[in-house]
Amino acid sequence: MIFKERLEDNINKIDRIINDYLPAECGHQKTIFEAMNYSIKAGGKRIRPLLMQEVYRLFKADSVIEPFMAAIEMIHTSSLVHDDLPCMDNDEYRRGLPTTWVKYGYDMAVLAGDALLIYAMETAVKACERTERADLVARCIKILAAKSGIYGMIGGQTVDVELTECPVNKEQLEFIYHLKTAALLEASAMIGAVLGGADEEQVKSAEEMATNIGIAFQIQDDILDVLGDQDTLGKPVRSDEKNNKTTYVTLAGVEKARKEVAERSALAIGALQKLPGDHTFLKEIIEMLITREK
Ligand code: GRG
Repeated sequence: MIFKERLEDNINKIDRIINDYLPAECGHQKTIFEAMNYSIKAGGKRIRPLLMQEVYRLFKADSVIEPFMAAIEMIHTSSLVHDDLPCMDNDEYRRGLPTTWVKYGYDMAVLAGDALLIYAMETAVKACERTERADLVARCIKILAAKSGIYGMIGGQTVDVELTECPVNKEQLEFIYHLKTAALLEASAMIGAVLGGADEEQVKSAEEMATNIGIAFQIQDDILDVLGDQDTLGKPVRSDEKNNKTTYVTLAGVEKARKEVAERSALAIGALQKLPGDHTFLKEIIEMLITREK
């Protein structure tokens, strides 16, 4: 199967897996269910569950990973819902649709972000129903929480918010990108490896691969914010400029940013090569991320 078809086939399967874990929209609190499902069903590239699934597949071919795939997309979506709020980026358009706060109100959007975050944990634990290795599930829950929390994504977003409108140097910017963006990709790759039964060196290589994918991914996001268009991206462009944010592009220019994306991607492929199994599809995914237009 050619790469594009294989990717599309995988994304469709991932969408079905995520949908299986979403709450039914009934009961007194159905507004929160609707707001959660709205933001998830709006789509997205599903890069995090894809990465998790493909690292898992290097080791195993069963479905134990599925609750974690749904969980990582819930956490990622919760961060987008909060990131779009008026108190953060104040964006009105995401994944080609009005953002959750525009559609459901500020109050419900805060709750929907909170709900997705905690429901992700409820979902991930369901992996215990599919395996006798509760020890591995527990380790993966720890990774999921740590990479999402104060030493991961929320920590990175904190520094990002605090330094908005301030001069930021390369070291600070890399800290922000590592935590705000790469941490969830690290969680995806590490959980795929741990649940697949990887040894410690292999878990480290999976993490190293994802750190580099994540930083490259964020720099490409900066490039697209300047050079992309709203229809393709499904979200407003020039958001960084509007919010007076220093990005890799404002710091180093587009050409240097492109070079850094290519270098980080090569480092990611180097780390991938330390893992067992057939790397073809994962390598193609990493290469696609460098040239993505959305
Ligand atoms: C509620 C858990 C929680 C966190 C709040 C707001 C916040 C803290 C963190 C924001 C983190 C953030 C938005 C980082 C940017 C990462 C990034 C490049 C997102 C875009 O990801 P894509 O392109 O989006 O994969 P799609 O829509 O394709 O899924």
